[in-house]
Amino acid sequence: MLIKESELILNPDGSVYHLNLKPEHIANTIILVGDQNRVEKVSKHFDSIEFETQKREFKTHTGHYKGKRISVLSTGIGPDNIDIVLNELDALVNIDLESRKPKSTLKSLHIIRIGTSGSLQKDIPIDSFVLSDYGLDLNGLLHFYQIDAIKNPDIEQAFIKQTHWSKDKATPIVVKNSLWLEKKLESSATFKGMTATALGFYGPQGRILRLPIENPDLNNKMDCFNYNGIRVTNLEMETSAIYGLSKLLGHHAVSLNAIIANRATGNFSKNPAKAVENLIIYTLNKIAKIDS
Ligand code: R1P
Repeated sequence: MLIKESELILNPDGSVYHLNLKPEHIANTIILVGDQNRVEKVSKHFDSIEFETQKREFKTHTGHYKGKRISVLSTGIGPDNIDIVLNELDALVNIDLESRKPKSTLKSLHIIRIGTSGSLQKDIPIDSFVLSDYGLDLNGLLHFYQIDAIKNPDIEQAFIKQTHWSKDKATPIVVKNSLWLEKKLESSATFKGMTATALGFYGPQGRILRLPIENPDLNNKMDCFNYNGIRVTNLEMETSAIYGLSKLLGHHAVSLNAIIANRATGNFSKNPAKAVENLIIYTLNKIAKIDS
C-alpha cells in the first residue's frame, strides 16, 4: 500500500512534516516532554549532543547519556499534539519514506514521558513522582482509531458509573502502559496509579475561574474512584494518548510526572523546576541501565 503525499507529508529535505526529523536523527529511546524549554534541561546532562532541530513546538535533541543513545523531543501541550508526535515518530521507524510503504519488519520504540501534573490524592504530595500504570483517556482522541483491542471495559464502565460521566462527552477509555518498561522505570520513589488525560487545562480539569462547568464535582468523584485498588492519581494532558497510540503502533511507553500541584489540598509546589530536575535525573539514570 502506497501512502499518498497528502497523507504522509514530507518536507523538501525528506524530513517528516511537523517534527522536521529524518530516520537517522532519532534514537530507539525517546523522552517526550511537554515544554520545549525542558528539552535542554534533559540534554544538558548528555555526554554529547549529535543532532538538534526545532519546528513550531516540536524541538528535538539526540545524544548519548552514560553511553546510551537517547532523543528528547517536546510535544507541546495536549493530546492533539501527541497524535502528530506518535504518528510521525512511528513513520520514521516503520515506514520507508522513499517507497512510501510500511516496512515488513517493524521496530518498537521505547517512549518515556517526563511531564508535570496535578495530584488528585491528598496522600500523593507535591514534588513526588507518579508513574502511570494506566492512562484514562477523557479527551476523545483515541475514538478516531480502532481501539477494541486496547480498551479495558470493566474499569471504563466503573468510572462512568462513579462519575456520572455525561453521554455528551467522549466515552472514557482506559489503556495500560508497557509493563516491561514500567518494571525498568519504577522504584520506591514512584507512586503508581491511573493518570487522567484531559482535553484542556481549565474546564476539562474542573478549574473554575469565571465560567461555570458542566460537572463541578467531577474531581471529587474521580478522587474517590477505586476499581480493585486502581485509583485516579493525577490529571494532565498527554499520557493516555501516548499509551493508546503506542499500544496500537507497537511501541513501549511509560509516563512519569512530577507532581507540581495538589488539586485535593489546593497547594502548588514552591519549586516546580527542582521537582522536574529531580525527575529528569531519576529517569535518565533508569534509562541508562536498560540494555536494549
Ligand atoms: C499544562 O500546563 C501542561 O503541563 C502538563 C500538562 O500535561 C500540559 O501539557 O505537562 P507538561 O509540563 O509536560 O507540558
